[in-house]
Amino acid sequence: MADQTCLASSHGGCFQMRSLALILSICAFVGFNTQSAISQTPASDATPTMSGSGASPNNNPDRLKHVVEQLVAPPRLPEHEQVASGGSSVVEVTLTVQEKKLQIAPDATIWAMTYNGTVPGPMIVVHQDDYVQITLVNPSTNTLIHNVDFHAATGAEGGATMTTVAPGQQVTVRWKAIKPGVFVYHCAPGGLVVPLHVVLGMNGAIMVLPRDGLKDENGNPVHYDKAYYIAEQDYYVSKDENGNYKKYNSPAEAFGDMIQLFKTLKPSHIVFNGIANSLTGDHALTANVGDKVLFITSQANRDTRLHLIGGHADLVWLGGSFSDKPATDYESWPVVGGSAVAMLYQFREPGTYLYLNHNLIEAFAFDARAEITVKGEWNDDLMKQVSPPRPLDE
Ligand SMILES: [Cu+2]
Repeated sequence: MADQTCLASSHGGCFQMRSLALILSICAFVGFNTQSAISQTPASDATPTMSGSGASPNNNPDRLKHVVEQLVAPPRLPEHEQVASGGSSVVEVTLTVQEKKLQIAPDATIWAMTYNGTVPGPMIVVHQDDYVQITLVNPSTNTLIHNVDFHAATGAEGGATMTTVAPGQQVTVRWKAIKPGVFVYHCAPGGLVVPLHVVLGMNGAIMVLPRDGLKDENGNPVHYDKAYYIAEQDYYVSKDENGNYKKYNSPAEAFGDMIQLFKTLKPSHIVFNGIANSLTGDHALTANVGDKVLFITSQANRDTRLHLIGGHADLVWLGGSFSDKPATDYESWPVVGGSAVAMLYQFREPGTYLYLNHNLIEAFAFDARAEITVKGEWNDDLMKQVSPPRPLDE
């Protein structure tokens, strides 16, 4: 591994030396056993719970109570309080790296790099001034080094070097969530290996709620009835001479082709939650008329823009910051590459809504879209077909 001093100057002159060192270190791990799970089964998909124990709260994280947050597969969020009922705590989470085969479209399979087996990784939820105690597990069945850079954390590299683990290792790091908002986390081993891991799926998000909960544009409390985590993922899968997507025997085997392709900045696939059409049809999200739904959307690598066809962003926390007042009634809203954004909408009419990237080519020629099936009573006052299709008036 490159030394920490060098890694800390991530935009400085150490770049080439660091990249070389990292690539060499990664090559050293290639050849370890590989695994080939083909389903997107999360490592932890039990009923979400948070259990607490320990001493009374104070400002010393070594004496705060610890709670274990059971992470769940997106688009679900772990069970959490919208308004914190107690003082700061140490929230323990475990992310287990799984290098796994993942069929991202009917004709394309990649060696995905995942936290807990899903693309994106699980949403973590804490409150401002909680401590996140992350244990990163890199099973010996993996082939590469991995780590986590938390955009929500404060400190060098978001903890990337501190959390770096080789196959067969685990590490525990604690950081304080001082900024409220929604934030991306992603693997960042250094140099070109950073985008390699990120565009193979190794990213997720964390929500740091204000302790007294979300507020609307006037400072009044906002409660959501349900919340969904949707991440857009760009993939770069090369084709062979016959026009078929290539298959590889290990993650590292694809790296040369991927680097060539992603330098074109033209993704082969753009999908929501890791797999084409994973949030449409039978997998559509659900809501009832009257529900206030919080949508958290991240893009770890590339700019996008979201839109809810048939609705609006009642509230949107642009840039993901809960320190700012939310904007109101946007028709579409940006998600800058390397960020997450939270949007709240109260469904007022039943039907099937599309939640999509409003570059409509990326939504429909690619697969950057989700569906929400909303049940309830239709309100004619909001929309009514005054006269059905009929012959032209003469
Ligand atoms: Cu990684």
